Amino acid sequence: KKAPAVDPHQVVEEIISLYPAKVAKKRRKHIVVRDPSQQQQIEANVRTVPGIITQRGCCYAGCKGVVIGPIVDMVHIVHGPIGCSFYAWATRRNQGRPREDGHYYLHYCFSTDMQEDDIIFGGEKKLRAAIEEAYRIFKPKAISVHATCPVGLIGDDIQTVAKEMSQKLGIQVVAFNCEGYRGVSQSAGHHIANNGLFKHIVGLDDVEVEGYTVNCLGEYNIGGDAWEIERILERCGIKVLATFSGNASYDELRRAHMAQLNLVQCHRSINYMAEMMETRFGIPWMKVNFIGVKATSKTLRKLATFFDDPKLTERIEQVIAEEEAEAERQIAPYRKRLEGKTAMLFVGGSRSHHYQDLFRDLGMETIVAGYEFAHRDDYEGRQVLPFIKIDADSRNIEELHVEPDPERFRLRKPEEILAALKEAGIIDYYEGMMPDMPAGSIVIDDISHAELEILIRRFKPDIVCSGIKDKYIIEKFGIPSKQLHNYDYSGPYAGYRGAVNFAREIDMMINNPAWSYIRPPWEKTPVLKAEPVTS
Ligand code: CFN
Ligand code: HCA
Repeated sequence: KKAPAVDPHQVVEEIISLYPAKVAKKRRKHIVVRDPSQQQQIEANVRTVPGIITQRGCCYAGCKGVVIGPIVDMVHIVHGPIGCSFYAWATRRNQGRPREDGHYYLHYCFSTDMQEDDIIFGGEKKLRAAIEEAYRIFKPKAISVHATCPVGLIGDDIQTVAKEMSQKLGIQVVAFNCEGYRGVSQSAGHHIANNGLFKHIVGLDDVEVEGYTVNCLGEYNIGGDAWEIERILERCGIKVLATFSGNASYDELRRAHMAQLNLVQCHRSINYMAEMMETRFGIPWMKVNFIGVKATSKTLRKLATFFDDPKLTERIEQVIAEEEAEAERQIAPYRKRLEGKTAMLFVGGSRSHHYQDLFRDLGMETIVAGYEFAHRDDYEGRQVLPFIKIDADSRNIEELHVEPDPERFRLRKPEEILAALKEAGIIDYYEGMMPDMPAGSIVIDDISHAELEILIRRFKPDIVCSGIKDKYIIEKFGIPSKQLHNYDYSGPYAGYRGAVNFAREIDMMINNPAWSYIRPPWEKTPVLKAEPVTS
């Protein structure tokens, strides 16, 4: 099946024509047809038009669900009605394993189960009791408390409760005011979680570490991704001190500041932590991508450049050669069946970009992509190197964002630095989704269901990667939908072995003859069509 030749500009007009004038004007700014000859801009991280049916989640989802929840040995208490807690109970598929001390609470669901009485008379008493009860039963190393919408509305002071209970019990109790309505999406929750982690936990324990050490930031071990990344780095001789926060342990986070470098996989959810650790502890960070065979190798080579040790570089090249050959051998048969197929990607705040590399490994092209809640820099990229470290003797230039040690390195003016970097062939890069997308492809922010339907009808993609909210709408069109949030309960997809898993599954989906037998319900029976009221 050949994808139809369609004019992307015409499709954008069709999408826009769905809406009343005011909404159309807003949505137009969220849709870009790629033109590589221009530095294009896109509107992002603004309030969703009410009623439009977005895929976005809330602040609480970003804080408790995404960043804090995956810490395996803390008890995470949700202060709010039980529904919020149930929603975030093991639905995100962040994997973990108990450490030797046995503390492990990932599959529990702790909630104050707020009732009408608590809304009227206040829920602080109930929260105190819940913290005490959780402590008495589990004796965890630390406890987190997460506020849902009603808590902010009635004004329960969870920060004070956390402080009091911390003193009473002698363990850290950290409260997060991540009421669902804050901000415009999950993104606000990421920020609140980063701040809380940094303020209360990261940097508490100084320990001796040896060898090459990194932290993996913005890696949540969905389907075991972090374990595959760790396996590869270990083979190279690089130790992962802490992962933020897939399979994270409280103690590992406390000593994460001893690492030499922070690798940032999901920039959207954890850039705040990277910046704060750089400012306070002088730890440089670099954006990486472990999704895709070529992308993983590129990431490893960036690490080799950073550590700048010929022995390490040699070992990294050895690992790349072996792993690429094996992955390539296993992927080749699938690529034969996938070459030339097209994909659309609508997920979160980083995967819609990262998975384009993996599809490229399979010979597939991404024709439309967008994030749910990313910010402009995730689309447009930005110059990620405002400062660089300059080794005064050898004049080696390494990637670095802030001067960590004025004794050893000196700062130069940004223009000088950029010129030097370009000369050295190290950057002129802008790392964002848009610069990586081909001419004529469409980038669309915070997509709605109606927009998605038009894109499917016009472009007839071979696969659409999305989440649970639209998976089955897509599949009713006879097009397979791969969930890139929970991997349809599979994985890992990161690293070399993950790429093989992904190739196998995408082949199984796309080349399954069942799709051709599907006729959507709206083609078989008459349907009611709703039109927006414009007057
Ligand atoms: S694991 Fe991450 S990679 S953290 Fe973020 S932006 Fe969500 S939960 Mo769903 S799958 Fe998704 Fe990203 Fe970063 Fe996950 S693309 S939406 S908030 N996300
Ligand atoms: C969240 C979590 C989520 C949802 C997935 C989906 C996840 O945002 O609350 O919509 O399919 O990855 O579990 O993004």
